[in-house]
Amino acid sequence: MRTRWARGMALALAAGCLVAACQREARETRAPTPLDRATVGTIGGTVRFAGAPPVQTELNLSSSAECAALHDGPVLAGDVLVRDGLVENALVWVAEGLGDRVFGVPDTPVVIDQRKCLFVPRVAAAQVGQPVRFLNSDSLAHNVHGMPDEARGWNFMLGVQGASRDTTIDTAEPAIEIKCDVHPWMTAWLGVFDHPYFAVTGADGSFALADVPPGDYAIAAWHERLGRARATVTLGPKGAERVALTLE
Ligand SMILES: [Cu+2]
Repeated sequence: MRTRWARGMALALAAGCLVAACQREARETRAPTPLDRATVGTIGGTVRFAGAPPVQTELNLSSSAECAALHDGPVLAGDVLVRDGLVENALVWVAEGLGDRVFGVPDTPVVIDQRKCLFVPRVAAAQVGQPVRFLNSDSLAHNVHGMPDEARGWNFMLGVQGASRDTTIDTAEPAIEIKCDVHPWMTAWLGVFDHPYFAVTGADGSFALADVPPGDYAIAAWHERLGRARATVTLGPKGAERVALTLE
C-alpha cells in the first residue's frame, strides 16, 4: 500500500513534469512541418534610424584593474552603432505569419564569448532549444546571468580561462538581457525565437532571412537603445522581397 508520502511525491513529480519537462518533451517530439524547398524564398532588407543617433556608452572599468589593463584608451559599449542611418546589431525576426508550423532545432551552438571583460558578440540570436555556449577567454573569473522575462533564467560562473558552459532557452523571447555580475558594465542581448527566421544586422544595417515559405508576414526589429520597428511583406513562391525597417 502506498503511503501518503509516496502519493504526495507522485503528485509533486507529476505536477513538476507538467510545468517543465513534459512541455519540453512534447515540443521535441513534434515532427517538423515539411518545408517545400521548391517554393521557399528570401526576405532581406535594412534597419535604419532616422535622425541623429544617441552617443554610444563609454564604459567605466575602474572597479577592476585587471579588466582596465586589457584596454588602451576609452572602452565603448557598442550599444549604438549607426553609420549613415544604417543600424548594426538590431535583431530582426518574423513576428507573424508562420502559423502553427514546427521547425527542427539546430545542434550547432550559438557562441557568446567573454573577452577583454566584454561579451562578444554583444547581440546574438538562437532558436528555442538550440545550445547557447558561453565561453570565458579571459584569465579572470566572469559569471553569466541571463534575465529573461518569460523563460527560465540562468546564472553560473565561468571561473577560469577557457571555461565554457552550454545552456538552452525553453521559451521564445525577442531580447533577453545577459549580465556578468562581477563586472556590472558587461551586457549582452540574446534573441530567442521558435523558428529559424531571425537575424542580427551587420555593420551595413542589412539582414537576410533564407528558406522562408511563401506567405504574408509581419517582420519585427528591435534595438537595445533605438527602439522597435515593424513592417509587412508578402512573399510569393521562390520570391525575393526586401523590407525597409526604420526604428523609432
Ligand atoms: Cu565579468
